Amino acid sequence: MSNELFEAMCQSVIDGDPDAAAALAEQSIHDGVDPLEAIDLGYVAGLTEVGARFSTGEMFLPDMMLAARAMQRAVAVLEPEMTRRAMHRQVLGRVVLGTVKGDIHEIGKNLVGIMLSANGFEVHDLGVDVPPERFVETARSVGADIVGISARLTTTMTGQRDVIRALDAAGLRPGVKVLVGGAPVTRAWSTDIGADGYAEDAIGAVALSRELVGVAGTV
Ligand code: B1M
Repeated sequence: MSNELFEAMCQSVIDGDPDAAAALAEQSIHDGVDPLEAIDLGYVAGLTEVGARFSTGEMFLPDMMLAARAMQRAVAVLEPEMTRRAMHRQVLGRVVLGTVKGDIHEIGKNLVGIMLSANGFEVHDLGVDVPPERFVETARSVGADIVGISARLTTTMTGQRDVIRALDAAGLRPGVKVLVGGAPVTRAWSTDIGADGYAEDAIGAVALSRELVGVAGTV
C-alpha cells in the first residue's frame, strides 16, 4: 500500500502537480505513514527523477520549478505532523540557517530547519541567496550556537568558506559552531574549509547539532 502511495507521490512531483502532492500528503498522515519516509521515498524520489531528466534535456527549468512547488506544498502539509512526532519543549540551542549567496535552492535547507525546530532548536531561517555578512549579523544578534550553511550547486559551495571566513573575521568562532550540508558538499570539503561538522541529511543535521551543543544521546 505504502509503495503505491510513494509512487503516486513521486509522480505528483514529476507532473509538477501541487494539488495532487498535497492530497497524497494528507492521505499519508491519515494512513499513519512516517512523514520522513513519505518525503524520502516519495517526493524526493520525484525530484531526483526531475533532476535526471533536466540533465538529459528531457525537462526544463519551468518543470523543475513546478516540481519544487509540488514538493513544497506536500512538505507544508507534512510539517505539523513531523513537529508533532518529534516535539521537544526545552530549547537546545539557537541555529542561524541559510542557503549561500548565489544559490536559491531551499527545499533541503527547509527540511533541515523543520527537523531542527521539531527537535528543540530555535531556528532563525535567513532564506536563500544569503550573503556572508547577514549570517554574521544574525549570528551575533540572536546569540547563535550554530550557523548552518546549505549549498546545492558545485559553483556555490565556496560560499560556505566565505561565511566561515566572515565569522572568523568577526571573532565569533569558536563560540559559534558551523554546520555545512547540501548534496555537492562532502565531509572532506567541510574539513578543508574548517567547518565544525557536515551532515548528509536533515536527520544527520539534528544529530550533529545536538553533539555541537553538547547534548548527549541520539535523535
Ligand atoms: Co536546480 N539544480 N538549478 N533548481 N535543482 C539541481 C541541484 C541539479 C543537480 C539539477 C541537475 O542538473 N541534475 C543542478 C546542480 C548541478 C551542480 O551544481 N552539481 C541544478 C542546476 C544546474 C540549477 C540551475 C543552475 C539551472 C539553470 O538555471 N540553468 C538553477 C540555479 C539557480 C540558483 O540557485 N542560482 C537551478 C534552479 C532550480 C529551481 C529554482 C528551478 C529549483 C529550486 C526551487 C527551490 O528550492 N525553491 C531547482 C530544483 C528543484 C532542483 C532539483 C530538481 C532538486 C533539488 C532539491 O530540492 N532536492 C535538483 C536535482 C536533483 O536533486 N536531482 C537541482 C531535494 C532536497 C530534499 O535535497 O537539497 O540535497 P537536498 O537536501 C538534502 C541534503 O543535501 C541535506 O539535507 C537535505 C534533506 O535530506 N542538506 C543539508 C541540505 N542542506 C543542508 C544543510 C545542512 C545539512 C544538510 O546543514 C546546514
